[in-house]
Amino acid sequence: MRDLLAALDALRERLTEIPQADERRLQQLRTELLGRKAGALTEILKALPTIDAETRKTVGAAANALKRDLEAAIAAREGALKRGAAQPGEGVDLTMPARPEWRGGLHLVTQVVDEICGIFRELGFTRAVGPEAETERNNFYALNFPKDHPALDAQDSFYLGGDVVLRTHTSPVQIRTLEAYPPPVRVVIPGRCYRRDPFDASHSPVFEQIEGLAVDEGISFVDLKATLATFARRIFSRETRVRFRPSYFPFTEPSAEMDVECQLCHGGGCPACKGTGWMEILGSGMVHPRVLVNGGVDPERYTGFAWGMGPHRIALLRYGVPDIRLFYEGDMRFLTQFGPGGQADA
Ligand code: 2NL
Repeated sequence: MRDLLAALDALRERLTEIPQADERRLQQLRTELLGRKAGALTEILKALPTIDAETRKTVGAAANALKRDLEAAIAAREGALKRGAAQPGEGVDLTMPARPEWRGGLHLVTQVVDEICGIFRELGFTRAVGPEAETERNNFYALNFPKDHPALDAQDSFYLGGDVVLRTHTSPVQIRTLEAYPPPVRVVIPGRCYRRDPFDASHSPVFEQIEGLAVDEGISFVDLKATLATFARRIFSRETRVRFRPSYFPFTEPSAEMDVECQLCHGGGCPACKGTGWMEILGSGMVHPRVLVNGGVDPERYTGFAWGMGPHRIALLRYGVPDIRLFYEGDMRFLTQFGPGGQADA
């Protein structure tokens, strides 16, 4: 009886062959396992009469259960083959190359920041950085902001407690630079800045700024215009026209805003430039003598110019990005258009 039960167990193992069988193999298995003449199960059943009545019951029940299971498995496989279901591993092309790994890439704004700093590097400017948490003195007073300027209000800036504020521009790094190095000084300062602004299509409370500063003997407004016009023609195109309009900043006098010809309509007037043919890209001016003094520089001997701009805005104008929130959302469908991504880059 033990032999018969062992034989039944061995037969039961073969159930696993059924779901993988193709049509021909399934026919073979049906004959081999359940065939009336020489099927394995039939052979076992044939031996039943030779054993005693008590064990015959046990073995018989086990044999019948196995028969049902084999029949059910064969019927199920038959159905599956009829429906054209794939076998495990079937339909998988094992020679297909693996998907490439996702490669990281630089964010569009980072690429633009690097490109801008690269242009100024060729014009003799060093890249400098400084802390994002600043004193009120470095962020405002040293830059000639009056005590009652609205930017000093907690409504407009993020205060970390006491007189420490998240810098609202990168200008404090320029103050630090003037204090640390005697002129001549030529620096570009990219970095993250913070203002209490809404988060909408054209504002973000966190943004990137690039400021620049040149201080030396004999620097004039001509140097400012030539440097910034050269920059505009490098970052946009050689033929790009620029214009300067008078403006006001507490830390420069005189001050000017620089426009470039609209990169979409090239001066004709379109919705992007509100019909003017021009787009504002930066603010600039001659460093106010009081700011030079605050930075430890003698304004009788030295003059300088400075400017500030938003790389988001430059990227937006160059690539026609409709909403700055796209720069912050990390949506791969947007980001991979400007550099390596994952499968899209394969
Ligand atoms: C803008 C205008 C500007 C500066 C930034 C500056 C810094 C020092 C002294 C003088 Cl330490 N000026 N920076 C000057 C003019 C304009 O930014 O529209 N930024 C987005």
